[in-house]
Amino acid sequence: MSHRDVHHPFLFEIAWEVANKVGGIYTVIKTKAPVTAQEFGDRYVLIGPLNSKSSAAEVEAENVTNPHMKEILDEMKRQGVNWMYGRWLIEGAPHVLLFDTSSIAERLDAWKGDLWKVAGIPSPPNDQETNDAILFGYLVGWFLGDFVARERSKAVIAHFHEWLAGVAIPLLRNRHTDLTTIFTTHATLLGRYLCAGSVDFYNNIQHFSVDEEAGKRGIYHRYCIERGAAHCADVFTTVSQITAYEAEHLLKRKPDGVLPNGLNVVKFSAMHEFQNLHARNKEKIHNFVRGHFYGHYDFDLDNTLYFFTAGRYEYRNKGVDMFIESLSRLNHRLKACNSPMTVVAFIVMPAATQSFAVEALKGQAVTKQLQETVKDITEKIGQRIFDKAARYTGGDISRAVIDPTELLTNEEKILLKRRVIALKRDSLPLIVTHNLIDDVSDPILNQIRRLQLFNHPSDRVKIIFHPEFLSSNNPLIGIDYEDFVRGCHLGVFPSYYEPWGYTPAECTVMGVPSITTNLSGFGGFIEEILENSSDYGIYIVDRRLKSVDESVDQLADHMLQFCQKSRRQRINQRNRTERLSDLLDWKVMGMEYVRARKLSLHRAYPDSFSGSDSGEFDHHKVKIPKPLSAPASPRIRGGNVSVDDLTDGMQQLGYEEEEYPFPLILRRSTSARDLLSEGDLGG
Ligand code: G6P
Ligand code: 1S3
Repeated sequence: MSHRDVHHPFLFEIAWEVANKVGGIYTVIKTKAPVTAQEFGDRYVLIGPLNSKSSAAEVEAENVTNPHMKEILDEMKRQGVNWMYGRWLIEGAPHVLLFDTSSIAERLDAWKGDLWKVAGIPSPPNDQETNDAILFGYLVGWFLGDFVARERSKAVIAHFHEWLAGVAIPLLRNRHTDLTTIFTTHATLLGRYLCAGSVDFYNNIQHFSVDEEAGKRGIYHRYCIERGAAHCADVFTTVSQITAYEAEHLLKRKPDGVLPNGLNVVKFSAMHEFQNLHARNKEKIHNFVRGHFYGHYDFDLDNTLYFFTAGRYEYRNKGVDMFIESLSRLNHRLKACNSPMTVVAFIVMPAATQSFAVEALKGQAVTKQLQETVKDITEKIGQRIFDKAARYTGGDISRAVIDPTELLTNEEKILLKRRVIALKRDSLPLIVTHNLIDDVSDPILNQIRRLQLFNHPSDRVKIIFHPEFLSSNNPLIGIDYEDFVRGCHLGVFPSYYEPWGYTPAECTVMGVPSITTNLSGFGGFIEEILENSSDYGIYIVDRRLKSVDESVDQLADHMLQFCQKSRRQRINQRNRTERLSDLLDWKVMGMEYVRARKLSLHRAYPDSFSGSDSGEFDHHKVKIPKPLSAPASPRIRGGNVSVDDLTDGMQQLGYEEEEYPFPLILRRSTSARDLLSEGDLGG
C-alpha cells in the first residue's frame, strides 16, 4: 500500500504546446497557468518540447532546485538528452521543463519497437509528428518514472493534453509507475477528419468502423496513440459534452468528465471602459471601410453594423459555408423590409496569398489623401477666419466676419475636385483584400460568386474577405485582433466541428455579442448554464436537430433581429454580455480541473480517502435564469414583453439597468461558482 500524501501532490502538466504556440491548446495552458500555479506553487511543473525558435523567447532558464529532479535531469543530460528548465514568461510564471526530442533521435527505432511490443501501437517511417510524439513520450515516461522512484512521500499527478503528448500514458501504465494520470483530449483525430469531409457526422457517429476510417485516411497509428492514451489514463476527460459524446463513440471510452476551457479575464476598473473601447475601435474600422468602399461609399456609417467571423481556414468545420449563405438571405430580408441598416461582414481567415490587391491599397491611399487635403484646407480656413476677425479695428462688425461663400480659395476648390475625381471607379468594391494564389477554386470566393454577393450599391450586406490574420502593422487595416473584435458589433461562428471554440468566448469577455452553434463546445456549455442566452448576447444556432436549410434560416433570423435593435438596445445587450465574463474565468472553470485531479487521486489511492467520498464528478448544474425571471414592473405585468422592450421602458422611466428594482440580470456579486455547480469542490 502506498503512503503518499494525496493532499499536497506534485502536478506535472504535459502538452506539445507548452511554451510552443501551435493552436488552441497553447491558449488553454497559458491562460490557466496563473490559477494552477497559485494552487500548487513549486509543486507544479509544465513539460513540453524544446523548440529552438520560440523557447528562448518564452522561457527564462533557471537552476533546477528540486534535488530529485536535478539528479534525474543531470543523468539524462549525461545520456545525451538536451533539456531546458526555467520559468515560462507568462502570468503566474510557472516552472517548465522542455525536452529537445531531436537530441535523442538515435533511440527512435528502439523506442518504436518497444511501443509496438508493449502497446501494439504501430508507427510508419515518415511521419515526423508521430516520431516527435514517440520521442517526447519516452522522455516524459523516463523522467516521471525516475521522479516517483525518488520522491516517495507525495503523490504525483501527470495530466496530459492531446494525443501528441499521450504516448507516455500506456508506457507508465505498463510499467506500473506509482503515479496517477489524466488524459484530456481537445478533439478527436478521426472526428476532425470525418467532419471536414461530406459525411453526416453526428447522425452516424455510432456506426463508423473506426479502425477502417482511420486506416483510409492514413492516420491509424495516430489514432492508436490517441485511443491508447484514453484507455490507459486513470481519468479521461474532454473539453465539452459534444466532444465527450464524440470520444465515447470514436475512442470507445466514455469520458469521466468535461473540463471546459476558461480565459484569464481582465476587468477594467471603470465599468464602461469596454464600451468606450468599442466606440474607439469602431472608428478605426470606419476609416478602413471608407477607403475600401471608395467611389461607392453611399451608406451611412452611423447605421452600419460590423459582423465578423475568424479562425483557421476550415471552410466547413468553422461554418463559413453557412455564414455566407445566411448573409445572402439577410441581404434579401433587409432589402425587403427597406431597412436603413447596412451590414459589413468580415471573414478573417488566412489563406495562401501573393500580395495585397492593388485596388485595396489604392482605396486606402486616395481616401487618406482626401482626408489630409481636407484637414489642410480646414486649418487654412480657420486661420483666415481668425485673421479677418483679429484685424477688426472698429466700425461695421459684419465686415470682420468672413463671407461663407469665400471660405474656399479657387486653388483649394481645384485641389478638392482633384481629390474627389480620384475616388471615381468603374469596378465594384473588392470582396477579397489580397491576391489569392488559388482564387479560382477558393471555396469562400466560389460561394460568394454563386450567391452574387458582389458589394453592389443596392446590397445591404457587404462582404470583405481578409485572408490573413490581423495586426496593427497591416497597411490596409492596421488593427490588432482584440481591438478589431471590440470595434465590431457581432461575432458569427456557426461551426460544424468545434470541440470548444475560443472565438465566441473571447467575444463574450470583451462584451461583444456573438452567434455560435449547439455543435460547438462553447455553445453547448452556454445552453447548459443560461436559460435564454440571446438576451445575454449569445445566440445559439441549432445545427444538431434542424436541417441545413432550417439552420441557415435561423442564423439569418438571429442576424436580422440584431439589425433591428436600436443603439440603446445594443449598448444594453453589450453590458449584459460583458457581465457573463466572470463565468468564463479560470477561477470558475478551473474548478473542473480540481475535480479531475481529485478523481484521479481517488482512483490511484482509494485507501487514502474516507469511504463516503467517491471523488466522482458531480454533474448537477444550476441554470442561470433568463433576465426576466423576477416580478415584472406594473407596465409590463401580464404581457409577453421582450427584455429589450422592458429595458427601453425602464429607461424611459429614468432607471439605468443597474438600478432596476428587480434582478434583470445576473449581478456581479453573484457567485458564479455557486451558480455553476453545487457540492464540494475541494481537491
Ligand atoms: C459605446 C459608446 C457610446 C456609443 C456606442 C455606439 O457604448 O460608449 O458612446 O454611442 O458605443 O454603439 P453602436 O452599437 O452603435 O456601435
Ligand atoms: C482545439 O483547437 P482547434 O481549433 O483545432 O482545441 C481548442 C482548445 O481546447 C478548442 O477551443 C478548439 O475547438 C479545438 O479545435
